[in-house]
Amino acid sequence: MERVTPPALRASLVLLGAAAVLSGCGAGSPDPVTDKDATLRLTLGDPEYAMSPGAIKVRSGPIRIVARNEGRLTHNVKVEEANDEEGATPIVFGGTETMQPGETAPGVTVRLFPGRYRLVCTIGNHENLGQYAELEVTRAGS
Ligand SMILES: [Cu+2]
Repeated sequence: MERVTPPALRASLVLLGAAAVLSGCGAGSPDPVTDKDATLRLTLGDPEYAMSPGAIKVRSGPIRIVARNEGRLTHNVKVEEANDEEGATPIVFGGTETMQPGETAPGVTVRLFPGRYRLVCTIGNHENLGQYAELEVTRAGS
């Protein structure tokens, strides 16, 4: 007889997965990935609406963004100022064009001063669904 996971158990496994994703971003920030060659390599997907890695550290200067859309919907990556003010329109410092499913955006270069930024997908409500990453730009010498 074939063993089949009962639907109820399967659902609870999915919930566990969702909880792991939720605890991975949002509140307490995950350990940032330190970028070494001034190139941010991001992957975006759905239906989880994730952007990976979720936290990145890079030195200031010209920074290349290479993003791949592994989802079934269109996505993009824009660099915005980290602004917690509700309803405020964030300043956008550049980013990729819209990527079709399976597409890798040709690298775009943005020039960023030291500070905190947010990488977001600005399509639909993807950012609210968790499709963003935190970016910390450090001084060139540090
Ligand atoms: Cu998106």
